[in-house]
Amino acid sequence: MTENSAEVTASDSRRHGWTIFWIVIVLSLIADLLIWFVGKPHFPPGDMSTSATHQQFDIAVLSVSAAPVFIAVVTYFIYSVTTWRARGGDQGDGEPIYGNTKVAATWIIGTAVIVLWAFAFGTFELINPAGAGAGEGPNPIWNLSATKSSSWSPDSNDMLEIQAIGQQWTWTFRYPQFGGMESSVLYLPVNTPIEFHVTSLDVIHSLWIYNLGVKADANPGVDNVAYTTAKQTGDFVLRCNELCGIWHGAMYNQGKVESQTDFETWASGLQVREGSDGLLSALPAYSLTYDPTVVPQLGQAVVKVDGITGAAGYYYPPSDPVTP
Ligand SMILES: [Cu+2]
Repeated sequence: MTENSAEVTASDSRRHGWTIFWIVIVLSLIADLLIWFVGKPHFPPGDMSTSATHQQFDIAVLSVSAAPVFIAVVTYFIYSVTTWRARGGDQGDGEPIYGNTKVAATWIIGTAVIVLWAFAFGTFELINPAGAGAGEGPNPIWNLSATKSSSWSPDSNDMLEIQAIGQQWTWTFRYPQFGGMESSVLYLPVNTPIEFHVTSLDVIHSLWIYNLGVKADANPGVDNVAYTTAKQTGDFVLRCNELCGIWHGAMYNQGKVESQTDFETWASGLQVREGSDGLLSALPAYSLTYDPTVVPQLGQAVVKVDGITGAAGYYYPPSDPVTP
């Protein structure tokens, strides 16, 4: 190979490099615009709550970051196959890339930028939305910007506390700011910072409110705190997301986000009804965790009173595992 032909090869390489570069730039721009403006509104889990919106944003940003990488790999692959394939009768070796400083530097810088970006963005987004909708243990290091109060009323900027109690195989919700009353349907007021206290009476469950972007482990003897703020009214279904026994698949409850005044009407009405039914006095005092060995006896009596299960610790009798 003469000096002259080596120069031609180098300038050829540069030309190929720039061609690939511009193909990748144009395709990435198209893909990223489509992802952001067409795809993002449909990305899971929707935007029913602040934490759901954060997750939707995260997925969109990571997709926008990943698309150019995918396009670069595929473009290089197709370009190589079409441009650099061995022609008929060519028995020679390809150009060696070992020792090519430019290729090595490009690779190291490119991969380092991708990894560091994913690390920085992931860390920021974990902290920024106060825990990304996940359970933060009993003592979260961040709080939502709402005041903590022993009562809750509409337009008060008070945090609404809701305890979610998992047991085989249903969820019960207790509202400490409404006398510790309990409900098997999760009612929430819209535009209100919610502090979930998630626990379990028996085995490990996981509270998964998909539409609200909340997922928190429910462990017996543990108070696991998670935050969110619902942004829209509407119905949803919440599920158990931890294999917890034979009826795990049937462990789901209904939920509803209402206006703040509708919620207060419902909550104070149910508090009065459960008080006059004798349910509130029969329930164990509100606490962050419950002792499952004590509660079952209490529970059976309570279920006769009100026909609902949960914080009362009612366990389904073995003869009838479905109906309380
Ligand atoms: Cu479960």
